[in-house]
Amino acid sequence: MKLYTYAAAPNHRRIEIYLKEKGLEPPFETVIIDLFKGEQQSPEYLAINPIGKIPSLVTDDGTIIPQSLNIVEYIEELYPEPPMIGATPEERGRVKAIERLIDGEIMGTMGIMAQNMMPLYADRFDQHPACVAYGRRRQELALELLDKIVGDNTFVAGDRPTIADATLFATYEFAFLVDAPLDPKFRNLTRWHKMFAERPSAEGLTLPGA
Ligand SMILES: N[C@@H](CCC(=O)N[C@@H](CS)C(=O)NCC(=O)O)C(=O)O
Repeated sequence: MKLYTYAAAPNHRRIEIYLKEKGLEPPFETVIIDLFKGEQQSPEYLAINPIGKIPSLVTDDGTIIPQSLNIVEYIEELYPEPPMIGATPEERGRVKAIERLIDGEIMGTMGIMAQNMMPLYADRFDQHPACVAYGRRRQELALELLDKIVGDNTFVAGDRPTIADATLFATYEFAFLVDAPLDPKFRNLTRWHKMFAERPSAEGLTLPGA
């Protein structure tokens, strides 16, 4: 299998953190798509993923699986132990609901903010400060909810690590790019973040300015 990806990107990092928490060596070969060189728009990569985003997994039979959660779910099917999305259908439903909340309302809105404020995107998008403010507000509302969900849990979705931890930690590795650090007023999340940052799975990202 081949994973088309770029190391310094949150949607790559969540797969990397997930694999390390699972204790699984990457079951794929990595092909670098350099986002800063625009390689995601090359005809070769667009033939794999016409939307021009990483990561995409190409399985041994040639099946193309785009999107990080789809890739994680595929790997979970191949290597079910230890379960990282939940051990029962109900648990999987609950973990995925939390992970989708993080992905859509926090990581996703950071993407909207990045597209509206980073010079990297200025050629592709009209950039509007109001969209940045909108992203911040969506995050605020989601973080209020997520802080309650985490409560006294050790991990985001309970007493063991799941894909929800991987997605949330990866999100905050890149939050500095859009000046959206985790507000300490979210005390449960702040406690979780401090704990998770000490785990071996959290090591490995080197970003200029991080
Ligand atoms: N929902 C997708 C999001 C993929 C995504 O937004 N990837 C970013 C990197 S983190 C990307 O490829 N950006 C390049 C671009 O927009 O040109 C996933 O979970 O994989």
